[in-house]
Amino acid sequence: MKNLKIAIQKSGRLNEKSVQLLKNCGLNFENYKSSLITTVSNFPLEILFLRDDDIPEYVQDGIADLGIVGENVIAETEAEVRYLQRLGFGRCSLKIAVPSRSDIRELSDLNGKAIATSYPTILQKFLTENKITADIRMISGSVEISPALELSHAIFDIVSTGGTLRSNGLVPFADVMTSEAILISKNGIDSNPVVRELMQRIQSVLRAAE
Ligand code: PRT
Ligand code: ZN
Repeated sequence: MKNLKIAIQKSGRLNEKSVQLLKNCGLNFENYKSSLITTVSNFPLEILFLRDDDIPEYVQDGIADLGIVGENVIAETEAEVRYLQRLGFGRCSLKIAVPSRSDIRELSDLNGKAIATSYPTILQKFLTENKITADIRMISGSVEISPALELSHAIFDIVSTGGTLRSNGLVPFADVMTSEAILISKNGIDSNPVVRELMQRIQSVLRAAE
């Protein structure tokens, strides 16, 4: 039987905690150096190191059987995957924020305004639910600078401490979603005995950390 594959972030905010979680489950492997795939020496599992944006679709399409990724990325890609376990790290919220001197006071004030974001799908859903028509400007990074450059009237981005908003003269305006890292699988794999064994180990690591 072929080894199962789990996709985790190659580098970035979720890499270290994803690796730590798997190591705490007793799995023996090397963290990402240059090889995008590594074999666990004492468990029938291979680890794929990917950009987080690619993980939901890799799991949906069965290229990886399991994945660890932020809920925000799953929502943005709209991949069809199963949530196996909330992992309690990588917590953040996704908020609309406006310049502190903005005249945007209530949601309806966003009508006709430009909102910069790297999460256009999640934002569009929220605007539609609230019957708002705004101009979504897709920016892949440093979204917080866009109002100061007069590229947008508001932003929609990830907030954790709020420090980045403050240092760019922005204030939170609307909470759209909260997120944490999630263990996902493709539909129907959770009855696999290797997945069950890994799930049990993960759950006991999480319980021990409570
Ligand atoms: O290279 P790759 O594509 O894999 O990584 P990435 O650059 O897209 O993502 P990365 O590593 O920055 O974040 C991975 C995941 O961590 C995100 O998808 C979220 O699920 C989660 N996460 C948790 C965060 C934050 N906290 C966070 N603070 N992701 C990003 N941020 C950014 C935020 O956008 C802001 O610009 O950090 C900045 C600082 O936030 P404050 O509020 O603490 O100042
Ligand atoms: Zn990414």
